[in-house]
Amino acid sequence: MLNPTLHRRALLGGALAAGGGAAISALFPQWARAQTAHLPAGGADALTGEEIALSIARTPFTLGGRTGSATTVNGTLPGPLIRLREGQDVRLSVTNHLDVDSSIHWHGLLVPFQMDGVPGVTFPGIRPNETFRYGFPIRQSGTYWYHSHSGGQEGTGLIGPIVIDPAAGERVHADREMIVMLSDWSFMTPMEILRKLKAQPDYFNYQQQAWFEAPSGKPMSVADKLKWGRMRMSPSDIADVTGATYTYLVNGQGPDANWTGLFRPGERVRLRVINSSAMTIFNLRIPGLPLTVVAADGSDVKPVETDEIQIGVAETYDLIVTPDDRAYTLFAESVDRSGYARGTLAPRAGMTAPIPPLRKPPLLTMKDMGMGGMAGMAGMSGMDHAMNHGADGGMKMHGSMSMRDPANAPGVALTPGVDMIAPMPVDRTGDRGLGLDGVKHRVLVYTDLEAPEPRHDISPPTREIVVHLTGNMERYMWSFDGRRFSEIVEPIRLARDERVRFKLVNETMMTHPIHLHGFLFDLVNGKGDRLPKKHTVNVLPGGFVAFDLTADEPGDWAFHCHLLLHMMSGMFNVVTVRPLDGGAA
Ligand SMILES: [Cu+2]
Repeated sequence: MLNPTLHRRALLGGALAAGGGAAISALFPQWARAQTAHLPAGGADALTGEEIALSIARTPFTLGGRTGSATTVNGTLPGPLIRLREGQDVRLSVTNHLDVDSSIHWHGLLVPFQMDGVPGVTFPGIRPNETFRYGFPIRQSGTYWYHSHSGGQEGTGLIGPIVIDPAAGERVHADREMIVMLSDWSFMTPMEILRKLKAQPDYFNYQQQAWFEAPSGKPMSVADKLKWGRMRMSPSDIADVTGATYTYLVNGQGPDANWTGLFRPGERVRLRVINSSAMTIFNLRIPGLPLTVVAADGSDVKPVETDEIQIGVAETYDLIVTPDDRAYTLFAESVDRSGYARGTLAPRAGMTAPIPPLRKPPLLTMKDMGMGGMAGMAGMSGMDHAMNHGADGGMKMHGSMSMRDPANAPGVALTPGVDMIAPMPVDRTGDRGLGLDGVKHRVLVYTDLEAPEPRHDISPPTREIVVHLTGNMERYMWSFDGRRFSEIVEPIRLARDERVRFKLVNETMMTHPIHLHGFLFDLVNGKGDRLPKKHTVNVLPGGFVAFDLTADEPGDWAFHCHLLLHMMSGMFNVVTVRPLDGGAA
């Protein structure tokens, strides 16, 4: 089963850009350029070994004929590939050439907390013209990434891939591999975007009209619009930053630049897909190619074949594809369908395949409003009917069905930051992502993920911690349990080595990709002793997800929504595990 046949030097990428890419190649690290099958020693600029130097600076970034300023690592967007081996030690010297503080966080890596790179939580940050030396052993393998945890720098380009080769070789054979790093770029800074959303939450939602007209094609009546308004629900809940300002990128390149990965027909190609967006959940598919998922968030899973994957911000998936002698479009549609990232897989440079049309913006359902528990209940058909038409109907019919009844979420502070409490949230780990319910082909769901072998490190939790994901769309406030991080919340305290279950209950109508630093947790998805390990989990609107972990990583760990502007608006806390090593409390 273990088959260390992947010779990365020969297989990872090419030294020259394919068709038309030469003009831009200087701006990209080799791993991100178009690949070619004909040149050896591709990706030779990957950073490897025990000593790695990284330099953060402002660099001009050109897209669609317009030039802006990006925050880059070693001068490129995305940053250089860091390629390590399980079992090695690494020291990374990060020098900050910005005129503001910076930082790098190693997303998904198990590191001592002082090396985690979160200013204000694990270290002070890196001051201008200073160098911070990170150092840690590599205790895992798989596909990960890095990004800044300072200000909005992650949203201005400070992102890059990390690949760690397993000590015992890859479990699944591949002839070639490619990194597919998805991101979103705006010429507006994250701070400007946030200011606009605070002033007007649907600022970027140019699709609102289309949304109101879907799916019948008939405009919603004025009465219905007023009902939605009374419920204080905005259809812009689907994505609060959209293609109105974002260009969606594959490996730093816009849809027109068409990043192309070259293969030889019949090869098994491993795609290391990383969603390194600031704000964009993607639906990824490659029309004509089944996708075999072999790893999620860096950890191997039992191979499972599918046709489309909703990939939350900060998640990674490794996919095996076996393309024929033709071109394929790699198509990553934003969840609200306001735009797409696009690349091509092809046997020869210059080939393209049809680009699928954007599908209709999705409609929220009863489940997305936290009424999933009502499905199938007798006597509710009238309400179901009303809901399908987007009217309020039964929403005020019972006290318990209220959209803001504190009894439905004890523990949530009903502050002005909470505009909704889901009346009956349900376990949605087996559900397709928002907007994919009606899709005809296969779609990956979390209950498809299973560890390849039984795990003996899984035991039942002794304590459950319920965390409510809360918000107020109108004020663009986001929080856990109704309290923003700036409001001096209590950290979540764990006793060292205790086994804990976290239950994340989404009280909002948006999907939140929630990330816990320092751990790979066990996603509770019904797979018994084969629970998959993850570092980030998409919590669907009106639903809940649970994960278990053993608190064996002492220290203070950031815990937050990975939508950058949700994190910056307050959906952030610290999980603190004591005692530290050496007995200190
Ligand atoms: Cu969020």
